[in-house]
Amino acid sequence: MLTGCSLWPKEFADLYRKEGCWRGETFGGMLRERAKSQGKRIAITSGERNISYAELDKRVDRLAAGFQTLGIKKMDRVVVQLPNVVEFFEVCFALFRLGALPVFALPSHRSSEINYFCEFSEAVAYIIPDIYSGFDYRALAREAKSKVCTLQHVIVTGSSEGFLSLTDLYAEPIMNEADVKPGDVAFLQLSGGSTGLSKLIPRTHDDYIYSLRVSDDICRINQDSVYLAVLPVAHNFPLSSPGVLGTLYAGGRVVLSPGPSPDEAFPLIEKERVTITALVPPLALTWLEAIATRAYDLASLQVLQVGGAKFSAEAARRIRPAFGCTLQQVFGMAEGLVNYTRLDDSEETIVNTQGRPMSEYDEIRVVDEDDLDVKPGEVGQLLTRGPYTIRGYYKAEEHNAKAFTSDGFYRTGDLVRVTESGYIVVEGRDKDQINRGGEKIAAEEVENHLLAHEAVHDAAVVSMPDEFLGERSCAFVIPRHQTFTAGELKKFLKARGLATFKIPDRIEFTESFPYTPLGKVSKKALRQIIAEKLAARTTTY
Ligand code: J2J
Repeated sequence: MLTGCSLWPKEFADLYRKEGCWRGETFGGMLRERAKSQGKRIAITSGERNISYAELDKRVDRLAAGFQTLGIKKMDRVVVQLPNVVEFFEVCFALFRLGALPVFALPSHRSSEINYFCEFSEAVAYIIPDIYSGFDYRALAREAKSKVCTLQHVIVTGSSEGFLSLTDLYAEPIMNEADVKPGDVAFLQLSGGSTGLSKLIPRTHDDYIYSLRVSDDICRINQDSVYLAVLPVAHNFPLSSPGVLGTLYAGGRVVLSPGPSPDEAFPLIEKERVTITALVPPLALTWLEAIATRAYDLASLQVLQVGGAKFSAEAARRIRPAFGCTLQQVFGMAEGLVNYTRLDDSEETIVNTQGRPMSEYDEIRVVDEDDLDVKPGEVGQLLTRGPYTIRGYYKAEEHNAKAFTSDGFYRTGDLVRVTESGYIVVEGRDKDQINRGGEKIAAEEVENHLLAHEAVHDAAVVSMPDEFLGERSCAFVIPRHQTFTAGELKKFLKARGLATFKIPDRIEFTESFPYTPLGKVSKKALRQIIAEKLAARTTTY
């Protein structure tokens, strides 16, 4: 077992097994089974390339052999930072088969995040594209390699420039299969983070596959389903709700979109007869705008999922008339719990709620600041526990004591209310995080970077309202003495290797911060200051 992980106590593990949630499957075994039962069917479509389940299975075996030759073995961590390409699947399943653990970085992460993921997970390898979306990932690899002593291999898809080429690793399959157990941790997923850096989330084969099976059932994914992967597949939503893995679990077909724009996605929906896809709210707005002016036939689309951030009821109401399909709101988290509106729910439920827990074994509590249950229908903090919700982050004992209750409920940091029919409405957040259209920013992480600037005396990062993204980030900065511009500060953050989406959209210089009666910086007051300032600017008299 991977050290640094607290999984479920025995009585819960026994229960989830007894109730048939955890059925003893592994990802490696799942692909093998699909290859046997429906080998000729297409698993993944990427551009003109169609890969069958049998072919995928074979290529995964060959890559696993190559990884093994490099010395990658059970429980080794491997940071995987790949976009929506076939290699993402081959790499992940090859690692799953060896019992090695992918650590899922997003394509938008830069050196600050990557160095930390490699270092913290003690990764032995880092797998990247050569260039993607105009960015050269080999530069990130060079830096990580020079800084992280555990990192032995950098593996590149495309032009490898002195690193290992992924293509060269596909070898003759070795028959001695690793002893991978369903209860083993399969990979480390990333948390959105609220205190400092992203935490790593250990997910087991058993618990994740359970979440795929239930998601497939709720979203009616089967062999005929065609899932279009628009969001970066390493993110938990397109990965598992039901996402690409749920689709492969059901024997359906995954179509990879090179990007999220309507001009890339709409022709693919028409050509590949896509039945379901998943978007974050700002993308859904872009698609809603675009559909009126594009002449593609999107009639195959049955379900349009929207999640990752709150989708406004006004926009939600426009989905069915515009796309002629069902909207499904998805409120989930990489730590586990996923809520879905059901496909046959009334339009009012679909438009006005963020769904209900997917599993009958999900336990939900809505509590006040003293952890006491609020009255039914009142807003409170959402706590949850269940067969696919983690019991602790990886190597984070101190943080776990705060992020989980003593009886194992995860403190989601979301403020919600539960309707009479058991549906959840997200009303806000009680965590120090900005949700920038689905991309999560831990305020403290950005503040620490700002504080590293010699001219910054203090910094506080908060959200500000934005019509398109829902929220953007605003940094309030108290300068030490000399004057410098917001532009300089943003450049400084970029040079420190911070992912672009985390660089504050706006910087407000100030002489002091408002404080709470307890002497803490009042982020609530700061949010109000910036919101009022923005409102004043947009008000016309
Ligand atoms: C409001 N807030 C939401 C929603 C997530 C499926 C879907 C999403 C994620 C995800 C995921 C929201 N309305 N519909 O992993 O499997 C905010 C909440 C939540 C946090 C989790 C999945 N859907 N959120 O977004 O780990 O604040 O997962 O706690 O990235 O996003 O973020 P993340």
